[in-house]
Amino acid sequence: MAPPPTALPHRVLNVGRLPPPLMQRLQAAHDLVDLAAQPDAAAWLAAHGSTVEAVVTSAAVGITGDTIDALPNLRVISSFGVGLDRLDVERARARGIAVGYTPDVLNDCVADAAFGLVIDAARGLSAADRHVRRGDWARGVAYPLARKVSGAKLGLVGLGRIGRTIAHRSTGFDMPLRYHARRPVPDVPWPHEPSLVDLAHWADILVVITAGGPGTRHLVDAAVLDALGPEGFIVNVARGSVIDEAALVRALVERRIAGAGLDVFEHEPNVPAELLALDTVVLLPHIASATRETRQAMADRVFDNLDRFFTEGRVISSALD
Ligand code: NAP
Ligand code: 8YV
Repeated sequence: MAPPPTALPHRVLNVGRLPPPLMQRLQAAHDLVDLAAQPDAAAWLAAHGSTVEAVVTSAAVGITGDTIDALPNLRVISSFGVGLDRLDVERARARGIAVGYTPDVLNDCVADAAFGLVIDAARGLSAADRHVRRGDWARGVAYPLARKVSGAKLGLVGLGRIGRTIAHRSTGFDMPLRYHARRPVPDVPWPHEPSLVDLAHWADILVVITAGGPGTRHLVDAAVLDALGPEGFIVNVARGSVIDEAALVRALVERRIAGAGLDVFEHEPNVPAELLALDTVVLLPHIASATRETRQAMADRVFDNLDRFFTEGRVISSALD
């Protein structure tokens, strides 16, 4: 006897960069097409765009309004990551397309990485490691004294999901904390600072964890860096665009701030050459969420957002709420 008819698989288009195990899982469950594997992406979209019901992507790649427009029957986008700066959310909203993403499951790891950068930049751990490897310790060269982290004044630029997790970490280091955001956050014990320049002036260490995109572009500019001053450190785990990178490079080279810990850059994967030469800067290749546990949880949420949409008509974690 013939098996009972099953629902046709949904055509899902990948336009981002996703972990291979997630691609395999999507492939097993859906009619998955990888746009990057097509010889001519524009020609594929013109010929087959109308067959696409769902898009998967990653925060680093997102999806443009033009690509959304090339998919007239698109119903849902599921993105790997929490940043929406490269995803045209408003175009999706206007078309009634659901948008899923992966908030909260990465809070711990991004906060851990932020704290790693705080400690590394202030205590000079990576630079001290290079000192040992160069043989300087063995030759009797003294390593310079560093900045104490416990008790230092921590200024948070952004107090959202990840910012709050960083704030909780700071209590273990007895750090007085203030934050800047457009609005005060209710029910938190930390003072809101309406002026970012004033926050930088007060802080010993500034950690940037706002959303990216045009609303925060170059929020941290030369004036903020000068307010932080020659004893101050800055850490960025948000987006490179939030800091005026040219101003940051000048401030570091001219020692108008003491040091920096950076996971994100304005033109990734390009890092300004001046920074590569500075021992006062810790450089990471955008890995704040990159642990096996968290990337698995993010991959599961990408899959489950789609699954829930196809079964119940709404994603688990909506970026449109
Ligand atoms: P969230 O909960 O939406 O928090 C965003 C924070 O940014 C809020 O406190 C918000 O407060 C603040 N903000 C937004 N626009 C602002 C402005 N113009 N001026 C001042 N503050 C502003 O987001 P989240 O989950 O914490 O994630 C934050 C960002 O981290 C993501 O958007 C992503 O870009 C980045 N991220 C990076 C990595 C990495 O691997 N390095 C990993 C995950 C996330 P108000 O709205 O009150 O201003
Ligand atoms: C990932 C991120 O590196 O969630 C974000 O916004 O920047 C990181 O978690 C990114 O999602 C990979 O595309």
